[in-house]
Amino acid sequence: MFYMRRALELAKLGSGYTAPNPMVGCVIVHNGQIIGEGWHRNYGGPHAEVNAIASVQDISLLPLSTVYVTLEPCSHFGKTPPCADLLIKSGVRDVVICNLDPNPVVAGRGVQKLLDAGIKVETGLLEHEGLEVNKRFFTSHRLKRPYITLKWAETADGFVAGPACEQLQISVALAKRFVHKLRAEEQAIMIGTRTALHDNPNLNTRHWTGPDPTRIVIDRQLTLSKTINLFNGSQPTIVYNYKKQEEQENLYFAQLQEDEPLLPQIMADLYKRNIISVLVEGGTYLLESLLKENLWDEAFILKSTFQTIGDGIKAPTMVYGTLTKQQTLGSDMLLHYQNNK
Ligand code: AOF
Ligand code: ZN
Repeated sequence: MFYMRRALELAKLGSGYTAPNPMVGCVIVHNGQIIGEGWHRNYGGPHAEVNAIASVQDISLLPLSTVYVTLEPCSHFGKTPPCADLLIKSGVRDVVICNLDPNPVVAGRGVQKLLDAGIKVETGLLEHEGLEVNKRFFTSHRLKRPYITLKWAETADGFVAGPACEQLQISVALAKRFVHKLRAEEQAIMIGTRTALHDNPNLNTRHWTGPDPTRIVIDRQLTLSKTINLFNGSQPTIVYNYKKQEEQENLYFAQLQEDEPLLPQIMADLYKRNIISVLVEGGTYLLESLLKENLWDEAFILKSTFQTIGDGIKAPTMVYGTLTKQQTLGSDMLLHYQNNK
C-alpha cells in the first residue's frame, strides 16, 4: 500500500501538465527498497514506467523487482511505444496496478500482455484513491464529456453582482490565489457572453504557478468585440456560436446547431477536441443552466462572511449537490459541493 501511495503522490506531480492524458506514477521496488521512480510529466512526453525504469541505477535488479504503477501499462503505439512491452523486456517479476485504463486502445490489453509474458499481475490496489486522482480522465471516458467544475463567488446575502451587473470585489486576495490554482488544474475555463462583457476577464493563472488553460466563451451571435481581454495573448480560445466555423491561429470559432440543446452540444464538442476538464466561472445564467441540466461534477462557492448588497444578480441555486467540505479562506467561506446524481 505504501508504494502505491507513493506512486499516486508522484502521479499528482503532473497535475495540470498531462491533460488530456491521465496523471500516472510508477515506483520500482527491490527487496523492500525503492530503486526507481517516475511519473508522466507532460502530455506527449514519456510515460511513467519509462521514466521509472530510466531512473534505476542497477538494472540487473529488475528481474527480482516489483513495479507499482497507478494505471494499467499501455499496450498501444501512441506518442511512445507500449509500456507493457517495456516492462516485459526489463524482466520484472511482478506488476501491481491501481486502475485499469478505460482508453479503448488499451482497456485490459496491457494486463493481458503482461500475463501472457508470465508476469504476476495484481490490480485494484488503492483503486478509489486512483479514481479520484484521475477523475477528469475517467469521467471524460465514461460520459463522453469533460469533467465539469463550477465556481462562483457570492455576497453574504447571496448575490453575484450588483443590479446593473457591476462586478463585485467579493473575494479576498487569498481567494483569488485559490481560484487561479483551480484554473491551473483544469484544461479549460468557460464563461458566458455577459461575463466576458461585464467582467472582461483574462482567464489566466497569473496568481499561481501553472499552465494557462484553454479559454471558452459562449457568444451565440458573435457580438463580443475582438479587443476584450479574452482574445489577448497566446492562450487558445474557443468561441461557441451560431454563425461560423473557423480557425485562426489560437482562436477557434465553433458553430453550433440553433435547433439543438446548447450545453450538451458544447460538451460533446469539447470531448471531441480532447478537452477532459472544464472550469465554469459564470455568469449566473450559464451556471444555473448547467446545474439544472445536471451537467456538472463538483462546485466551489466562495461566500463572503460580511459583504451584503441587498439587491442585484442572484447567485445560482444549488441542485443535486451535497456539501462535502466547508472551510474559511481569509474572510470568505469556501463551500465545496459534489454532484450526488
Ligand atoms: C501508461 N503510462 O504514464 C500514461 C498512460 O499518446 P500517448 O502515447 O501518450 O498515449 C496516451 C494514452 O496512454 C492515454 O490516453 C492513456 O490511455 C495512456 N496513458 N499509460 O502506461 C502513462 N500516461
Ligand atoms: Zn505507456
